Amino acid sequence: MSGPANFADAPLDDSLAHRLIEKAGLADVHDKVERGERLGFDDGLRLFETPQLAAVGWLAHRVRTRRHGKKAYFNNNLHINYTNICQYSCKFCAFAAKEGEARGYLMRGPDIEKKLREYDDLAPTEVHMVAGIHPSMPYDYYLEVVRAAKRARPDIHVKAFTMVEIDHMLKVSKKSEDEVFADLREAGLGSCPGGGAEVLVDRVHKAVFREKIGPQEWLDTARKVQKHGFKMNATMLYGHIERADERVTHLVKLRELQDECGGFMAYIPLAFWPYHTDLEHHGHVTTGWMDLRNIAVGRLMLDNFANVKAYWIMLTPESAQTALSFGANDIDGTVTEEKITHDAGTTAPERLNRNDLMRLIREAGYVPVQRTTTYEEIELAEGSPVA
Ligand code: V47
Repeated sequence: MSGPANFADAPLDDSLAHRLIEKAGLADVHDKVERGERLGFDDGLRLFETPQLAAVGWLAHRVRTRRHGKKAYFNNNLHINYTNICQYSCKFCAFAAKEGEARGYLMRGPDIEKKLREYDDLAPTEVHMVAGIHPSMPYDYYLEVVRAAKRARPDIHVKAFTMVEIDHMLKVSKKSEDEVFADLREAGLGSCPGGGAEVLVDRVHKAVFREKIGPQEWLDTARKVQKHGFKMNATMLYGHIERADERVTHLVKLRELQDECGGFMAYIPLAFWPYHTDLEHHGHVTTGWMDLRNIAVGRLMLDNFANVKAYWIMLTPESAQTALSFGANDIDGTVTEEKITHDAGTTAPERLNRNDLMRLIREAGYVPVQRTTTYEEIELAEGSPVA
């Protein structure tokens, strides 16, 4: 007797998919996907606009399966948002506090060390550290943050600082670009996360995050990071005021930079959570429909990105699991203490343990593979911690 239907084998029957692709008028896109040809701006727009989401998902699943088979990656990681005090007031952010505000906090080196030592049961291989831009902490503070993490766990991979933080460091350090990246490397920085890009379009920058670096500066800083030999990720914050054509523009800009530098590890579409933000009145929580579409179109447009991550904190574990059949090959990690999205009302839990992640992956028909930050596969030792 056969077991339960395996979604990964057949998220959509091929002949039905072909009928839907015809109906959606996407036969030419299908041909390009089959030939491994790059999709254009208009193709991206049509993929965002067609009502035939299942057809878009089927195409993205083809590409994902070609690259990764049935593997789905996760990692043992820990987030530390080391301060919420921020000199900027972005409309989408519920996390930031002003200096002197009661809910403001600032973690110093010893706090970070203590936090990292609390999680022995998790055996984290990565710490992800991003935060607000504190108006008065000096350049050395950023080095202190990295050094503290390495003191607590010398083997851990420190993935820290969005392009907003890197740009800030370059400005306040009074040092050359080479010196700043050498300092960060010496302190123990391993790679950079992909945040702060939001939507790489001037209209959206002006409307919702005008005080912070804009599209060109984000791309220029990412170029510097990659040219200095650091790998990084790329995100897009969707589900607020952006239009479909602006999402495509964002993807094309990321693709161009990847052609030039090749240092992006993963693309991560981030679902916007509106609660307690200035956009609360405007938006609603993104739908599963929109989440799956963003994963799928990202996979199809970013032909030079190996990995597409369904970040369960913003997508919810339910959507992240389904996203594995819409182009995603990674669901991020155990996470544990994320504050940015929880302050904005995400319904996702604080933490999933490794068994939860593996169960989500297996149930959807995929093979869970633990990875390092840089996507080396980790053999699971017999009796390794299951926290
Ligand atoms: O840059 C802010 C976003 C990002 C909200 O690289 C919000 O592996 C939703 O970049 N609703 C930080 N999102 C998180 C981030 C990230 C997360 C996971 C993995 C990686 C990686 C990177 O969070 C910010 C911003 O785009 N954000 N406010 C909000 N209300």
